[in-house]
Parts: sequence; C-alpha cells; structure tokens
Amino acid sequence: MTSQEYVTLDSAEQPGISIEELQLATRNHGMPLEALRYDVTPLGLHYLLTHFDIPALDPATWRLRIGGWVARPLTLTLDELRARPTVTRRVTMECAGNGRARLSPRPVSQPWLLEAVGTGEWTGTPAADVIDEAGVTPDAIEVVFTGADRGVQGGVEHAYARSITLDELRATGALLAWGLNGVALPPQHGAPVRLVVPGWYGMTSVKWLTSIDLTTTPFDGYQQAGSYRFRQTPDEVGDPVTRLAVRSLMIPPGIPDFLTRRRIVDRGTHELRGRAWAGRAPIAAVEVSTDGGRTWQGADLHTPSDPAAWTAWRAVWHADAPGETEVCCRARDTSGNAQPDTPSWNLGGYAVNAVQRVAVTVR
Ligand SMILES: Nc1nc2c(c(=O)[nH]1)N[C@H]1C(S)=C(S)[C@@H](COP(=O)(O)O)O[C@H]1N2
Ligand SMILES: [Mo]
Repeated sequence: MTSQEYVTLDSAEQPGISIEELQLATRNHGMPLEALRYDVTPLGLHYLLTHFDIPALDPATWRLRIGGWVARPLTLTLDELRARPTVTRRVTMECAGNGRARLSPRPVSQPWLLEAVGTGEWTGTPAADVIDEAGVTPDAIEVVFTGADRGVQGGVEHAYARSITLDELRATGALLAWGLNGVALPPQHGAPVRLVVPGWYGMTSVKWLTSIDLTTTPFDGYQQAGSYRFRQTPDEVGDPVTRLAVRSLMIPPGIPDFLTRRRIVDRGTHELRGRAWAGRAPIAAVEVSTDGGRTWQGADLHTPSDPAAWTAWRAVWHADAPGETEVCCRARDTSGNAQPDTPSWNLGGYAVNAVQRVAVTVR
C-alpha cells in the first residue's frame, strides 16, 4: 500500500503519537528552528539521534582498531589519532528521518517534524588517510564503521555499524572527529571519536567508534541492509539511503502561540531568513511564498562557509494584508533537484523533503 497523503498534526485523521514514539522523542531532541540563525549550531542545540544507549568510553583506555582486508592492522590510541594531520570542517548533518512525522500512515520511529538538522564545526583527521596507512588490499571495496553502542532493533541484537564504499569515503573527505565547535566531542555526539561523512544523511556518521574494517563484500548489518532503504513494502530490498536530499528551512517569523506554534506577525515589512542544503550538488536557488504557495519570489543566497555546510538565505516580506496565511520556502540545487510540494511516502519515512509551510496570522 502506498499513500501519498500529507496531513497536518491537527487533522482529525492523524493518529496520535504513541508513548513509544514520545519515549524516543524525549531522548532525541531536534534543533529549535530559531537556531537556524547560527551558521555553526551552538553545542546543545544540534539535533541528536541515538538508537540505543549512550555508551561510557574512557578516552584513556579507548582504542580504535583498523582491520579486515588491510595489509597492516592498526590499533590507535586517542593521542596517536590526535597527533595526525588535523582538519576542521563545517558540516551540515541531517537525520534521514527528518520530516517523517507528518506522513500518513506515519512510519513508527523517531517522530521528527523538521528539526533533525544542525551544522557542527568538526575537528578530526581524514579517515581515508588512516585506512591508507593500514594498507588497503586490492579486493577491498567497503569500509565498515562500528560503534560501541549495542541494542536490539528489528529483532536483531547488534552494535550500531554502517558501511560506505572506499570510493565514496575518499570522495566525501570523511573525518574521524574528536572535536565539535572547538571542544572535545560531548558524550551524546560520539565521544571520544566518531565518523563524520559530509553530504550524507546522519546514519552514516557512526558515533563512539571502536573499529574500522575493510571488506570485500557489501556489508549486510541491520543498519545497512535491514534499515535505511527506500521501500514501499517490508519484503522489498529497496535502494539505500545515501546523500542529503535538497531542503530549505526558515526561522519561523514573528512570535509563536505556545501550544499550536502558530506564528503571529504584525503588519509591515519582515525579513524571512533560513538555510538550505543538499548532498548531491550546491544550492542554486531558494524561493519563498507568503501566500501558501500560490506565488513565489527568489531569496538572496550567501555563499556557504564550507562546501559541506548549509547556505544562508534571506527575503523581504511586505505583510500588508491582515489575516491568515502560510509562509513557505523551497530550494533547488545546481543539478536541478528540487523540493517537492508534497512528499513521496516510503516505509521508513526517509528523505521526506517537501516544502516547509508555516501557518502565520498577520495582525
Ligand atoms: N554509534 C552510533 N552512531 C550513530 C547513531 C547511533 O545510534 N549509534 N545514530 C546515527 C544517526 S541515525 C544519526 S542521524 C546521527 C546523529 O548524530 P548526532 O546525534 O551527533 O546529531 O548519528 C548516527 N550515528
Ligand atoms: Mo538519523
């Protein structure tokens, strides 16, 4: 069954959020959209997604093992890793499930509305260089990154692990990161060391790294083969979820109503501001609509501080007519990928990047 329907949360047909979903939502917070004002998301405002429990790793005894199809398996301490060439990059990270909570039927998982995004200033060393030091053997095609956190999902007990092909790993400039926004990685973001893969959905950026293994066959762990695939039915194999779909979000204008979050703005001229990002090509354009999507105007773009970081945009809104309206934004990238008006449904609720719509009362 496929439903393309997109409902709002106050619709009578939308079944309520379950206690299980609430349990996940209180553990995994989003970035309040007013924090789109910061190019680098302040610590504590970056979204969080942790499948199991945050593990306790002692930086003094922590080791990173690099093995599998390598010529010289390595075991590195944190000090040895930190002594390597250091890179700091601004990377926009987004959870693949961002936007799934408004799908109907709603995929039961972390019920993200739109806030599962943030931009960190990540400090680390290129993952490909460490792997090259271990010596990639000719048959190796993939790199499996394993975290210290364990749990059961889909009936399978496993440590959180994801793979990426060697070619993609090199192309993205992925980092083994020990720093975030100038401080040591906080526990919730993967201390002491995590992977950060620019341009890819967050699930690839494995936290609490313990091992890196080169393989000659595609990885079939739960988080790779059982999850993060575009499927309409559970028995399909489905294409894997990979790079970030193009998306723009705005700082909700005016002031909110506490419970409904409906916005209230005074008649007059307002600046609409937000950010846009895409994992396949740079942002080419952002447009805003202040009449619910009937007419659109171009926004001014600001060149991103890093190719992997979001693009700031702004537009002017002359809010002349009192009453109810919807303010919307949409982006497209230089390859012509654009945000759809309505999302396409998939079983996991991945890459749901439809146009953002914010209900506003002009008074
Ligand atoms: N070890 C481990 N790594 C993980 C996860 C996890 O649960 N365990 N969650 C992934 C997912 S789905 C996302 S979206 C990002 C979130 O990173 P953050 O919590 O630092 O924002 O981490 C990824 N890395
Ligand atoms: Mo995620």
